[in-house]
Amino acid sequence: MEGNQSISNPDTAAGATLFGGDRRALARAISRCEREPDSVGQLLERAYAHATGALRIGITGPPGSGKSTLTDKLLGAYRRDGRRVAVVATDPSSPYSGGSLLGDRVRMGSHTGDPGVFIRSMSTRGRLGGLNASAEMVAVLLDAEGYGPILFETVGVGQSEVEVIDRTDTVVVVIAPGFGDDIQAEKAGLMEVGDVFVVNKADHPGAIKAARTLENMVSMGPGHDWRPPVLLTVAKTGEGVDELVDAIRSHNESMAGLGALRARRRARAEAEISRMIERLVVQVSGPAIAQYSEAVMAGATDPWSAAKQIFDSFRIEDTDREANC
Ligand SMILES: Nc1nc2c(ncn2[C@@H]2O[C@H](COP(=O)(O)OP(=O)(O)OP(=O)(O)O)[C@@H](O)[C@H]2O)c(=O)[nH]1
Ligand SMILES: [Mg+2]
Repeated sequence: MEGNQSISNPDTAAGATLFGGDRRALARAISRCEREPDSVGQLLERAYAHATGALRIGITGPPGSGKSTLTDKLLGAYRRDGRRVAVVATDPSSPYSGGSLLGDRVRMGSHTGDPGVFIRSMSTRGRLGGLNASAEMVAVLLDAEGYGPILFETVGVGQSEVEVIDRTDTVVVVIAPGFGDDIQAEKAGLMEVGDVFVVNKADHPGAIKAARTLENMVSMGPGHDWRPPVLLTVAKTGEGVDELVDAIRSHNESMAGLGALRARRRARAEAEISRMIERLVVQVSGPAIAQYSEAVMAGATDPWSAAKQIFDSFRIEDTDREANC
């Protein structure tokens, strides 16, 4: 990718040190993906070239179930294994300055200063879909920078969170006992997305009952090749975390063996290409859309015909280009 070395914009400095372990360059690149996702094409080209397909783990579940505490312990376990680990924590309500992000930082505070750990919080507020696009970019950047696994912590309450889950290879659903466990998981649509279920806060009464309820629900689910296990953890003390690491590994190996991992990643690549096409089309056709919408308002045409005409004009341009080559 020689041409990229001569890009002259404020990110050249970041570009030069990116994928070489410079955390500030990485942080800047991530911010750019969040702020101006339409302007990072070349950056992504290079990131994809460096990426090795790092394992992505989604940690989701209702608010307060212990996701951050558990993520912190998982992080520790992978670090002890010599892996460089990244965490992307998304929060639907508190962008940047909010209370729970601050809380997350405190809960993962034991890893501050560890050069093998990268923690990033992203906001979802007001950016449905936008988050989705940048989450994929951020994962690729982290992968290219040598982090793996990449842990995505997200509150499992809405569509944008489920979309983030689509970006991962293994989804861990974390619930806590005592809040009507079946309703908790079912209402948020978490039963369908979980590859591994965790009843955290197993030091509280009711954890075993909650685990049984979940097991029943899992057994009533669709009979796939992988049957999601239900584990008990006490994230506060780290109890059960090694078993969780094992369950994630088993899921990954099983998925890989069945070809399902490849299928999941392929679906992800397809979705990403579609999204890029959408962005490009909207970018390129912006002026034409403005023009045609006036015509639609005046009753001179309709949205379908307008869209078709705009689309046909692309095809003509492409044919012209080919003819000129
Ligand atoms: N007793 C007990 N408390 C726990 C356990 N795990 C987490 N907690 C506590 O539960 C509270 C919420 O934990 P978090 O890790 O912030 O939960 P979360 O799911 O990340 O919360 P949100 O990100 O706000 O949805 C904190 O006060 C934790 O200390 C556990 O295993 N046992
Ligand atoms: Mg949290």
